[in-house]
Amino acid sequence: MRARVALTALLATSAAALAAAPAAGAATREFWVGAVPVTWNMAPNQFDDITGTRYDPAQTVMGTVVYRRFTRGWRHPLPNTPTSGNQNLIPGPLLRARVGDRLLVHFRNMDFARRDSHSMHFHGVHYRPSSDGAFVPGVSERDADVKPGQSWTYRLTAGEDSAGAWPYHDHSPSMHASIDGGMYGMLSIRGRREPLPDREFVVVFARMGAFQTIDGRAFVGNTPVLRSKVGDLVQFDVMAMGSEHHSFHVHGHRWLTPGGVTRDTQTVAPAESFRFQWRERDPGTWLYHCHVEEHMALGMIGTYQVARR
Ligand SMILES: [Cu+2]
Repeated sequence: MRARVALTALLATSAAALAAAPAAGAATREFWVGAVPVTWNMAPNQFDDITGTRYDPAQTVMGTVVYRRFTRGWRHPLPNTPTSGNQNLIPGPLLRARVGDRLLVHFRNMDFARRDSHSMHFHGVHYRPSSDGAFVPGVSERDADVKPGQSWTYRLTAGEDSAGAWPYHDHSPSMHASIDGGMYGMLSIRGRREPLPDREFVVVFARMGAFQTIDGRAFVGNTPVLRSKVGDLVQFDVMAMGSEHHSFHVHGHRWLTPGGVTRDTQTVAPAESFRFQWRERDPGTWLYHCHVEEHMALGMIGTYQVARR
């Protein structure tokens, strides 16, 4: 009898979870994103400050295409991640929403340099095939093959199972070159009653050319300087793109996984992502980096600076 009551309760819970999200508090969030050609320098100071190695611009500068945030109607470009302290352009805009929200991502391909097709493909959210953005020969529609000058609106819903940090990336016929060039970004979906953190850092590990980059930059002095102060609720959104596994590590801190395990290092495979939070209490300048030694040596390392209140 007890088991039956439990089963009934479980089924009721599942049915509620499967039902459409209640409208209370839910919002429709619109984003305007462009694929834009840029000249990108992976190490603007031309220097590895740890080993003292100098690099020539011929080694660190390349033409590429990135996702860029725009105002409504793609009128004016905006910073991609205004609150995180990260650089612009790589990764693409941090798209924030809450469980229950609808997301309309208006995408325009402005790649008049290479004139490649591009798209946006999102992990972690609900959508119809016409918002998948992944090219399937003979099957997919314009969502997966947005030509230069064309646009597409991706219609997404953040379900109960969408809370977390998730990748999005190009999945058009040009996806391999485009991802190598930095065409990726993150969705940040918080739970219905979850507060916004004071600081949210987007950390993307990916090889670019001969370097191992964080948010498209290599070596301390070029990679994002993540800044917070004692007392802040700090959130890291971490993912990897490309073809290699990485090992995310922060010095002087630990975090709890959803399963309650204490960690200071977490492996992350291509397109895997995770997030964690802590209430900051340890002032100082700390390192964060990939713990694959070869990757650190090729630039996958940066600083996290915590100010006293
Ligand atoms: Cu690595």
